[in-house]
Amino acid sequence: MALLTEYNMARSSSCTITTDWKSFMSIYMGIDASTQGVKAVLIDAKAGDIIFTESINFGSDLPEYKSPNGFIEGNEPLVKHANPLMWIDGLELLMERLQKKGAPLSRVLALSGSGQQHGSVYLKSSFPDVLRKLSPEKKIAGQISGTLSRKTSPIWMDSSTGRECDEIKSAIGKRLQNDTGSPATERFTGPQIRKFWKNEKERYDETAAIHLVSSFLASLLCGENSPVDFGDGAGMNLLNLKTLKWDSEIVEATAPGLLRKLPPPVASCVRAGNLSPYFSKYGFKAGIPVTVWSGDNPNSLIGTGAAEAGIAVVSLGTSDTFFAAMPEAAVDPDGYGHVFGNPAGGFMSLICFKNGSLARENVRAEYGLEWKDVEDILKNKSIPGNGGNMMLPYFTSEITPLVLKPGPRFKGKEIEKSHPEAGVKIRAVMEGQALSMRLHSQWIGGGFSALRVTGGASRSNEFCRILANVFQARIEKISSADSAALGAAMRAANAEGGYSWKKLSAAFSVAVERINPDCSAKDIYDRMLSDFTAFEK
Ligand code: XUL
Repeated sequence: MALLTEYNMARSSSCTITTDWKSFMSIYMGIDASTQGVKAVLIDAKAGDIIFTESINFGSDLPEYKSPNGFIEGNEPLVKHANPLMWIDGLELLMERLQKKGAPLSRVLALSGSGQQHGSVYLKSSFPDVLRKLSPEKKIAGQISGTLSRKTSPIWMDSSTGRECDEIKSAIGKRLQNDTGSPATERFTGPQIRKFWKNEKERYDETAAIHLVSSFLASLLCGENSPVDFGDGAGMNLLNLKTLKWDSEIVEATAPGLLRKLPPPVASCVRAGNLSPYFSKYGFKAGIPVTVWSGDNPNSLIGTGAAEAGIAVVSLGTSDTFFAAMPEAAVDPDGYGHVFGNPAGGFMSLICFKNGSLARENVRAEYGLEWKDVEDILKNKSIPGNGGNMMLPYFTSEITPLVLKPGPRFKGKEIEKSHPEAGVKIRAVMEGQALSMRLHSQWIGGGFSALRVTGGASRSNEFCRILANVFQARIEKISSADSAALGAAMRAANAEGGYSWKKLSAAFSVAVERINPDCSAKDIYDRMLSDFTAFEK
């Protein structure tokens, strides 16, 4: 029996609307370069419509890179790298498809993008020159491959830099978290760069520029080195959030000589450059503005319409993330949460839970269930609070909270049995995830009136109901599944078209479905939260 996975549930089909593009006046494009593939969303900012979407998947569309899940499969479980040439081929394939399907690329007024956060690309001094002289006769990947000083890029899934984190921590102390918004974190770019410097000094010395995925792809579009925006730059353990400049002491302690290899940090509304003539072959007008790219989470904050404090976003994917706008940068005393720049100004919090769909899929597969069965079980065959049965749902190592020895832990009469009823175990995973989100988001302060949910599991009304009851907040589902690409298009429309955030979110980030909390569940989950907190400790 083929199981319907969360990924399949979330997969957005491309939309090709045949129409008279002349009536669309104000077209902006957003590109999302995520772990699994590249997506584009074209919006008409004036009409408030999404007019075209398209996507490619690295695994199925570029099998030659042998990265079915977006990274190179290797023997070292903590190491996760990707080939940056795959990202470039993915971007070009996407543009080719858009052109073939008749997307109005010649009418795009400005574009921006989103990149998976923390990943880094290492380039020699020849990079800008090669970029300037790109020949439209050939693909970009082949032309720039010789300018890479490191053939592969560590991505956010890499957690092999524990030692480097300890070294940076002992060199800088508590100031690291207070000033960069995050403690030394394995997947963050600074510790990753330090590992490269320690292990491959020669190639580090050959490196003239280190880009994030976001600024690297923006550089290709502009034909010159792009700056890094505050949103994504804050995910490096190098940006001082008080000065919004690279922190020279931290940068130098991370890797000697690093400061001159980093692109300048800028606000997320800054123009990175103008579209390189190379892209005219896909039908774009050369010279249109390219707004600096940002990370996928900062872009999603915009795309989900949560740029103002009071609404949190729960993105339920491979990993789950919980994020919300913050006017002032506060730090998580437990050291799990992060602070990034909010593209609309101020800051945003982000908490990443690695056991997202993995844990949910694990129990679903254990009982051989389809998602509709899971819905039925949660609705009709289990009860809020789960009769005291509880699970710490860490099937793989976890970053929030830090769990290095994976394996779920159980508490409760029924669940401690080797094979409890499906309902008990499924509810225990979902309630465990929701309680962990509530527990680890307390440092953000201020209650949330609503949680906006996106990603595969957001289709599960019953999981949404658990979230509503655990947080005692309204759950809102939004219409677009592509919140990062949409957020990037909205940023281009804001920066270059002068469209206000208010107008853009009212048009594009509308709640299409709401689930209200059941106030009779408040006491159950308040009590359960304190049990869960003790259990986790
Ligand atoms: C955030 C994080 C992930 C990636 C996924 O810190 O590591 O959400 O951005 O692309």
